Amino acid sequence: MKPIIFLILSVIATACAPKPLARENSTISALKQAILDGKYMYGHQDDLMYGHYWNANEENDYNLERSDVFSTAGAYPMVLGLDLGGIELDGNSIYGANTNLDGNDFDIMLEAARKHHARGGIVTMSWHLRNPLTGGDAWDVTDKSAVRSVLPGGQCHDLFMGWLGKVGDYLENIKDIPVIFRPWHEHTGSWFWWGADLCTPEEYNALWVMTYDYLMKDRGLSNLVWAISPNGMQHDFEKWMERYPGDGYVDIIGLDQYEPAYPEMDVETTNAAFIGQMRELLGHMSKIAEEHGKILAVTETGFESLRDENWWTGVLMPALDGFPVAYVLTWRNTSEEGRRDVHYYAPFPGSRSESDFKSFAESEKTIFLN
Ligand code: BMA
Repeated sequence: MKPIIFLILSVIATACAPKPLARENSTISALKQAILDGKYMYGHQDDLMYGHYWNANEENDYNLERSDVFSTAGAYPMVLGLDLGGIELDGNSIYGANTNLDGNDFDIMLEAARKHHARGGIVTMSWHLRNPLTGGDAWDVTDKSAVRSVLPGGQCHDLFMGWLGKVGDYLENIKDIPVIFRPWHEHTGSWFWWGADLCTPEEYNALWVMTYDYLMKDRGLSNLVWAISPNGMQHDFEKWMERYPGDGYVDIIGLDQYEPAYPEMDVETTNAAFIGQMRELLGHMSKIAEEHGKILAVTETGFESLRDENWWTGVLMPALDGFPVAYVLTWRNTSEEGRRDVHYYAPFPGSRSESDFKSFAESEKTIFLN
């Protein structure tokens, strides 16, 4: 081939190739490797903190050996999800001092993150923080100026920067561990105070950049890997990308999408709808992730109460099949009396989808932590 043609071809090839992620650490490389291998990691929220019949917080258990996933599949989830909600109130939740919004002891959470990392797992943290303007919780959407109020010049800016300071202080304890940080999630819906109807795209992006700059630059927490998680209710992808702070502020583009679990709805219908929606959304998102040089993940999903005994291999796997997804995380199994029989997203011994979950864990497509 003539050198000039070769040069032109290689310039074209370089321009068309996905942009490489500028940042590298063990978590980013493991996620990229999973995609290259055509596999995805399994994750579970609060997996080491509590399960259907047990609660490490109540028992002050720092051994963190128990897990509903381990007791069903004989392996831990590769990704452990934790949540910082409540840290902004100095950890004073309805569960008492030093606990997050779901009753997790903040010190045991740090221990869980350390232990999970030492076992070879990956840690991710979300933040269901309270509404600084109204004093309500993350779901308080009564005032549409909450985001504006925390930006520079807003009436809650100083208060909010104090909250970010608490997040910084807490995360400093695990500065040596890569943590996928996933703030301001499901922002294409309007159920959190930072949601689509609650702020302009410019305000949302400014909120993200302010959070990033404070934690990464002012606090030097370069161990954080940044995941943005729109939800899939809205299918206008151009609109979606208006609420994206820019490639320099994001490492992972995630999707939060659940199967609807209303008892009056027929499971076959909701299964089919979920598979269809996931495949449509992931089809678009995989293109966006490739164009922007980002890692794709399903940062939250599940079917509450796992009403289908073959949900894992019969619904979730077909929904993800063929897409370059690095991990898929199902939500929590609460141990709360009165709610535990409904609010669970992973199996536990004796539950309906136990045997199918074992097949899912043994599949060559999935990555668990053995
Ligand atoms: C929701 C529910 C709530 C919980 C919140 C934050 O989906 O599980 O009970 O408080 O997530 O973890």
